[in-house]
Amino acid sequence: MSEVIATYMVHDSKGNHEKKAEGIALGLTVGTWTDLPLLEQEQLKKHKGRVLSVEELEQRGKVNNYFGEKTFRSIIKIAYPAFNFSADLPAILTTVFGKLSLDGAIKLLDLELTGELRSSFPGPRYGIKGIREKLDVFGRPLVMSIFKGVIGRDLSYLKSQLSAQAQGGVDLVKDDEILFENDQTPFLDRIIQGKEVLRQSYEETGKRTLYAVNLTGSTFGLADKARMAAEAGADALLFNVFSYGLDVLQSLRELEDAPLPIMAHPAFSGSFTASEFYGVSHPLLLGKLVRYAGADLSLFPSPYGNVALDRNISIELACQLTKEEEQWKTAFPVPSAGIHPGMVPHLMEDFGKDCVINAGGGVHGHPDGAAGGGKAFRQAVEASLNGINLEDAAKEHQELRKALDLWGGVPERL
Ligand code: 1AE
Repeated sequence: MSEVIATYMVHDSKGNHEKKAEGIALGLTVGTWTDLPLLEQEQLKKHKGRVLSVEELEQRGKVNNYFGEKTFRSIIKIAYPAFNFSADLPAILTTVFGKLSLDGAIKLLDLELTGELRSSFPGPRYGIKGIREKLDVFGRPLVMSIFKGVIGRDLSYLKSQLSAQAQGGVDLVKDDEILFENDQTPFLDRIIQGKEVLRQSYEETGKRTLYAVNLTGSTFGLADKARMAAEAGADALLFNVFSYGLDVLQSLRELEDAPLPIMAHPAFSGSFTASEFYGVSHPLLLGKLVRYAGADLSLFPSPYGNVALDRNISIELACQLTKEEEQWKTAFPVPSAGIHPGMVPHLMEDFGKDCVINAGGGVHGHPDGAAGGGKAFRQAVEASLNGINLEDAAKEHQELRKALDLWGGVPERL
């Protein structure tokens, strides 16, 4: 029998979390089960949630201060039978954390799907291996840059920015997530003209660069727009999954006539993940569920940039994307936000070779422009792969030297 096993962290002033867990297991499944006639009780038994464990955690002064009273804490695991819901994320999330997400200090830490249910989620179409094959780049982290300052600019500006980024040797370029449909740089023109720029760059340098175009607009129009993108020869889609919903990501992944790699952007996810006591954990939302729903790459704040995420949490998040699972391909972790070349050694230590190092300001703000910025990142990656510290590498590479002078070297770990 398939089940979904949900792990929650609970904080409240009452304690007795065994009783609370039983209440959740009942309330989110057969509801008033205990009050029903015996015959019905038998029939409903197989639908009832099962409390698997209740682990009391020690009290913490900081937490008591935050809530202004003595606060009991525990980790609760409950198994929900798959008979109760259809095999899709909206049904699962509504069951395990629908009304419950509104009911006090409770955080959904993890979901585990067992049995047949797992086959209802496609996972990445290409995954790490497939993206590497498209680029013909193996054995090192990929480098991605982001269009910046293109709102209000026309296609010729966009093309020159794309060309400079590609000249810097980055593997991927993505639209800024805040670039929507507009008259100056329309979606289809970005794809068609961007493709031509990258073709020319490939001819000159022999280096392939892929461009992820931002798929935007109302939900009902997305599938047709993705098909148009595929037909026009797009390399990949960028998708603001948390503004739309995970199931929309899954629907895009399942389009057989638009088989494009999908890059999941974390915009809006902070509203679900930021609190220590409420919402959903980062590794579950930006790691496991994004992978199950079908993203090939998942962006998230790195531990070092200007929107830093706790290091252990971001490593766990990346692990959810890359750990081997029979059912699903692995997806690229993309630590992002405020990244500069000096951070590369830490990023490679934390996320290994199978990650994408992603930067906007850290590429475009380079004294030699985006081409210099891209080169500095590639030089930092090369040095770290060879165990050379950045200061030594910068003696040989002027782009890296300029980046370190501007933004500093390897930052202190907090
Ligand atoms: C967490 C997403 C990062 C992102 O999409 C973005 O645009 C970052 O820009 P920079 O690198 O901080 O300039």
